[in-house]
Amino acid sequence: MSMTPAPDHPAPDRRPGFRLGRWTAALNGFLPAISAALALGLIVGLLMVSASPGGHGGTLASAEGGSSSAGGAALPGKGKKVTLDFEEGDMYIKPNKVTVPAGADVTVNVVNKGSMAHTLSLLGKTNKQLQPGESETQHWGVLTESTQAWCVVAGHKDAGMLVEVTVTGGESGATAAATGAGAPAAAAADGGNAKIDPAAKPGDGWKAFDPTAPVNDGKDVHEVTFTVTEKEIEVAPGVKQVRWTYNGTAPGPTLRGDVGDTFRIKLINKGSMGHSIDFHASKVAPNVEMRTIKPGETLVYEFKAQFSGIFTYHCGSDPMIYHMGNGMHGAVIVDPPKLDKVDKELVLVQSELYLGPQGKPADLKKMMSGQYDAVVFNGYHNQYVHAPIKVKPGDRVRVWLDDGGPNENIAFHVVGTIFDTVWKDGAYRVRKDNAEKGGAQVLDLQPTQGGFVEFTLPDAGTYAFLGHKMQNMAAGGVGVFQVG
Ligand SMILES: [Cu+2]
Repeated sequence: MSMTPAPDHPAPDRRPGFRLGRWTAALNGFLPAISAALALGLIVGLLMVSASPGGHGGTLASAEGGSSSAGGAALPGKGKKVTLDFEEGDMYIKPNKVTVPAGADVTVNVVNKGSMAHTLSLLGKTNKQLQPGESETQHWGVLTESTQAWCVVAGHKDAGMLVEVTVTGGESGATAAATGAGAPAAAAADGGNAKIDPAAKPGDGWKAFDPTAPVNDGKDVHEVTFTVTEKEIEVAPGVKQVRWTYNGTAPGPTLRGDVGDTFRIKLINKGSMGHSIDFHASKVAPNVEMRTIKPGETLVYEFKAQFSGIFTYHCGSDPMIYHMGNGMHGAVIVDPPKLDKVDKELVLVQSELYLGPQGKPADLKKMMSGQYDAVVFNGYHNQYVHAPIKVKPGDRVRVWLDDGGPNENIAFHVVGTIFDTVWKDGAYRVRKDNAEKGGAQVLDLQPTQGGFVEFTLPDAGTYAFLGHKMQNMAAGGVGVFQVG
């Protein structure tokens, strides 16, 4: 690392802008480190993909005819018909290694036993998408050299849904088999994943995700429609990913009410695969309310808020890390009784980005190994550095915080102030005017934990807020309060 971030409580420098200057300098110092980390991530990814995935070995299920004695120019499978049976699941194809004689005419039966849609395709050609429980027959035709088939749904191949098809006895069989085993895997390892340029600025039309907390409207019943869509969203300047969303944003909308209120959410799946929702604010039967619904289906998830807190909601469909990591999470605020009045209320949801290729969903393999590209507030890299949050001097500020993960924690800190109030997991840790005169420097949260902090920023200036786990701050987990 080329520069050590300055400590939090240093010299008596009171110049306006000093605080931001210090943290901006620290940020700039991190840029080379971020580049190095990205490069390292690529190398590690390459090594991981190059390694054999193992698992589900198998043979072809049935072969009519079989191979004749090889010899001469005749292909051993010439004139033969071969049928292969494949089972798809989340995230595998069984068997994942098959052998067929060169020249054979290959037909394939596929059944999807998973909970998501899958699309098995020879050499990645577009094919019919199978919903859970569906099956189909594909005609692959005459194969003369070794090849591969995989699930072309974004991310599934990298997650392991790949079949090696070894063709024996062909004229170029040995060469083709070697190529089939090596070269495509190396290409997939690079994957052409998008990269964040920490120095880039958002374009003219860009608008920050509004961090303002919704007002508690005082109603006893909250009826909301959540429509699931899979859409392209910018997550850093120039970097677009297909995010899986509730109502078109990642994170999804923040809901708010009181203890005793009823929340009735109509979930509509307009995506291309099964999705669901799990409200941590609820006590319900998971197999009923949290069930996965297919594209085009709808469910109504109703619960009565029995406990106060800021609770995560998220898609619980398999693989859950993939749905959460693609943006399917958000927060429900259930106000504690007699919540103090403040001047400004904000909601920040932290999550990580695991970039897939430009315009594609996130990279599941990176998620599984925790190799994030960025840690972000409200879904965009350095969002509130690009668009500082304005606060009036002396205003009392409450920040509701939810850690949407899927993997990282947060030690939330505001440079240049102390939290006089911290509320976490349903209770005050510190409350204004307490007898002990206690204050807090950090609100610490694990994935899907939530709480709030209250503080004032008395002097005009620029105050950074961040996750004080420094590698996360360096990866975008930072923003700015602009005071005065
Ligand atoms: Cu989902």
